[in-house]
Amino acid sequence: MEQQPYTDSTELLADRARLAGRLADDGYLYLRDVLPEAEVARVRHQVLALAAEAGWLREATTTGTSQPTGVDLPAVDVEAVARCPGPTRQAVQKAMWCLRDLHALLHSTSLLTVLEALLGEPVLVHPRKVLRFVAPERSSVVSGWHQDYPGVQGSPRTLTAWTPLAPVTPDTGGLAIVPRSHRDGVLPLRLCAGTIVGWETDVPVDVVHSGPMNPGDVLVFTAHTVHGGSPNTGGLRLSADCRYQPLSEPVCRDCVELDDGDWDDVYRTWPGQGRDDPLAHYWRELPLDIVAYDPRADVAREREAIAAGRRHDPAAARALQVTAEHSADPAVAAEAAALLRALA
Ligand SMILES: O=C(O)CCC(=O)C(=O)O
Repeated sequence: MEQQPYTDSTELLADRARLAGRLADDGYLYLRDVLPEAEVARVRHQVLALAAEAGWLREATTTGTSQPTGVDLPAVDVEAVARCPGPTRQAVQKAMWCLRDLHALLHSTSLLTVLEALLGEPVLVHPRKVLRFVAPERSSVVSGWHQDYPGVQGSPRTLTAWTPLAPVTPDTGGLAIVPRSHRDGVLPLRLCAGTIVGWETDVPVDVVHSGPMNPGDVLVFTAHTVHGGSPNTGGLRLSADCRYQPLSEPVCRDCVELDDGDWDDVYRTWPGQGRDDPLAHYWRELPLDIVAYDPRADVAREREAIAAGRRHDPAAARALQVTAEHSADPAVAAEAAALLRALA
């Protein structure tokens, strides 16, 4: 697999047609200095404060790592994160994700201007943003090569923006993109025990675009572009991502509603409890065509994982674990758990 640097499309920002043309050709855009650095830094400091409060960071004075760009990033206490009980870890990550400034950052005018230019019409910013606090300990489990569309559904014209909140270095790894991989629609998957979901896109990956990124830089890519998080063998990787789609096209309910609580619980953590905040429930005022999540592909994958488990295929281990934890069918979940135990 050949690693090449991202193609820098920053100079095309002034030329909407060429920018859209580059996205249509390559399936992604690497754009420098799109988000205001001070706003990115504010979110980073708030996330780090929550991490420090949870005891996840080493003393900055003794172990802080000075990044090439001059951002001082404390080192993660990998053992402390690993020792943290699951529910506490989830609560800390949820507190990070709730930060109002994180949500606001992903609505920045400078970013929305780019996305509106690319989509050529008013944009719906998906309410469900993603914050990724990736400690080096998780390097063995990566997101794996995947496309966003099967999970996001709704409009096939949806775009993802991925942005680092701290510098991405060769050690922390960033987001790797398979250029021009977006042209054949939804691609088949294969079982892969080393990825978060247990599957990855089943295509030969000969050339990958990746590289360092600075806070403020953004990668924009299509819902069909194959991409994946790179292994993190260095320090903390902090990033945020969000999906944007034409306002006039269908949006999947799961991109709007929360499955682990209620938006009011999120807003209660915002200044003034989010009352009169234009970012609270902003989509409720919009004329959205909200559609249900189509679970058929998930069900087919669960069936495949079970069949592979019955053949004692070790590649099915993670997919069986995911099926055991998340299948809507209790009998399928129980069989997946039993097959997983037999594989161990
Ligand atoms: O940041 C990562 O590790 C993966 C991100 C990703 O896959 C995405 O934004 O769709």
